[in-house]
Amino acid sequence: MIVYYPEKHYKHAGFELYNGEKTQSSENPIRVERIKSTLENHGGFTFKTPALCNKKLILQTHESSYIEYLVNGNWEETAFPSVWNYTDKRQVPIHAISQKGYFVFDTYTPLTKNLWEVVLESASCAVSAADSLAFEPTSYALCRPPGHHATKSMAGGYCYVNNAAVAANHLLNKGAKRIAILDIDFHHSNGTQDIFYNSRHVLTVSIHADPARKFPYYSGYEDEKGIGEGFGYNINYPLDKGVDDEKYLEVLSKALLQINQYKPEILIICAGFDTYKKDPICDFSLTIKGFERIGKLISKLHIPTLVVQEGGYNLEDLGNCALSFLKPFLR
Ligand code: SP5
Ligand code: ZN
Repeated sequence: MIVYYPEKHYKHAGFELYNGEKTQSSENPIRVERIKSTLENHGGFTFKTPALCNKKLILQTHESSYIEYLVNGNWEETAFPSVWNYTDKRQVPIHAISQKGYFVFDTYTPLTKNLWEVVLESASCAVSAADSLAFEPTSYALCRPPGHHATKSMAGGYCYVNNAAVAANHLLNKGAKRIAILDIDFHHSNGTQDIFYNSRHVLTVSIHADPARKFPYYSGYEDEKGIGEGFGYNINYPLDKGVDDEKYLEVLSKALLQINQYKPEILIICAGFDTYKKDPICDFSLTIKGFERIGKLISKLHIPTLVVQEGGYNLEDLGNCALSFLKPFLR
């Protein structure tokens, strides 16, 4: 299996502010290094670094003012918002403080030095991996930073550019008419939902912790079904705390049935391994063996599949979670 890996991701590292306290960020550079070395030791994976994708592709996914903000950003020290936009005006503010609260929706997602080159490379991993589906049934984008919380115009949840959404738009440009994105990260994929909410060409399905209990709090409910011609093409499965392998596979089977009915030409899996029972910030109870069963069930659909890395914060076992999930896709 081909794996696209970002070379410069380590330049992005910071802390997060949680309830007014400064804490070490869960989303750190060690994460992808753990996954990479575990896959390398196992064998069967070919690592490549991506060619940087065209900025135009990213502008198709995100608002131009937001992307220009990231491109021109020159943050010497890690920066966070202090005041959020409390109006419904969409007019880019001038002051540095107001811009942060306009383009970043939480205090977990630091604006760091070199941010643009790092997020561009992460998105490029997803685009290059999407291209390799032309000659491989499955490919894996080992993206960092992750992407599924990034909306059209805001960063959040450790995400800046929505890597999976950029790849989906790239595949639509190349002629695909129906793409399904299944998000199995612990957290609701609010960004992906936002980007494709009015589209019937991209079916977005997310299985996640009930947002009444967990981040991103304000979206991920069952009654969010899409809008306009996209109505019916967004599906959310909010779940209670403590979900185990059996319960998860039951919900996954339902989701896969709906995906199959849609008859997608390509399936994108936003894979987060923060559903793992020993994840430090989450509360599901999946096992390493469970990830293999999840991978097997998805691989049995026999749809060309792009796996895009999202969350997962247990550094010790993260590599084995990813390997276990990917194993059923190895030829
Ligand atoms: C991609 C992804 O999984 N994003 C998840 C963002 C959720 N962040 C919530 C973090 C709040 C808890 N922080 C505790 C500090 C421990 N370092
Ligand atoms: Zn997550």
